[in-house]
Amino acid sequence: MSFTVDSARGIFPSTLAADVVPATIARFNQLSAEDQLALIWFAYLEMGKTITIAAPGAASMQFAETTLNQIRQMSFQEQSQVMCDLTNHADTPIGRTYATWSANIKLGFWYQLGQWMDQGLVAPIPAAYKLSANAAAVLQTIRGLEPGQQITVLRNTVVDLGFDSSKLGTYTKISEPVVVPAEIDQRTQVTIDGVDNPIILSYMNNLNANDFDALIEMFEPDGALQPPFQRPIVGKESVLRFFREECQNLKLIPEKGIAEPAADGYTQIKVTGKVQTPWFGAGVGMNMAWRFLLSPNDKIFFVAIDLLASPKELLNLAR
Ligand code: ECH
Ligand code: GLY
Repeated sequence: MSFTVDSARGIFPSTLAADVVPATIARFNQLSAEDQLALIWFAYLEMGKTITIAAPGAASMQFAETTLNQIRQMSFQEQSQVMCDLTNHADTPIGRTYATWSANIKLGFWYQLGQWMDQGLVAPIPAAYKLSANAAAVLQTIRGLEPGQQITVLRNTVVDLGFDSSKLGTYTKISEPVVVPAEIDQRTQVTIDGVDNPIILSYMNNLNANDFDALIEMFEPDGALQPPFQRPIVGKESVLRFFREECQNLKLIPEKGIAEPAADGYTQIKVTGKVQTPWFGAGVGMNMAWRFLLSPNDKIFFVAIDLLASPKELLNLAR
């Protein structure tokens, strides 16, 4: 037998991912739109006391600017309606525009609305808003998560808002311009305790340098990448698009790993360590695992990126 993407997904099955993240999002999605918005607002305020979010660059904000200005000019009642419509995935012009944006543009859009809510320019969530019992329980769960899990819940709920992009038909995805890769002499070189495989080291170094053209050449033509809590993205073209749209300026800090032969001349490698997003920088280190399956040609056939259940999982390199 040879590996398929589906069978590759099962390598290193003892890896414990933070399933509390999708479980919490599923509970969140059961709440009313009013509760969802208020809950995010309260969670965001509380998180803001311990972790600092970086303001998005002006270049990325320009894509949402027309919509943001449109909203800014509305009455409070209309603004609240827009936010509820987005939360209800309603089919509205703004809901459709939102659906075309990359994750970072969506996050930047809400970041700006949050600033304006603070400044009294956009309808606030009333300070006295009383969450339903279920919403209060979801907020309580979020309070108990690690920071890396908290920001993943926030990110993934924000990305899901708006009209369902799969119902848009053909459309052009709006994302930030691709940054220029770091100069060769400016690049950092990772080291990984237990792994000296050059493919794995180059994967980390190329991603850290935003060198997506070099990175994609390390994949098999039908290779796949599985982001946390998502289905695998299959094929070089789709994976490259994902790198360009969603993976700029990440910082991968792998720590330790294990490499061993798998069936049919493949090699399986698990690495654990931290990842930082440009939104929070060194303020939040997400505990992550990479599960690689390299082909006999030394190309990446599959890599899964998992957000780990706990820091203890950083030590788990068992099969
Ligand atoms: C307010 C109230 C009304 C409603 C809303 C509001 C605003 C909310 C805001 C939220 C902002 C949240 C943010 C979250 C950012 C999270 C970023 C994360 C990034 C994770 C990236 C990872 C990358 C992993 C990868 C690796 C690879 O090797 C391959 C690629 C890849 C309050 C107004 C909504 C403003 C900014 C979690 C893990 C390592 C898979 C990408
Ligand atoms: N959390 C996975 C991503 O950044 O798309």
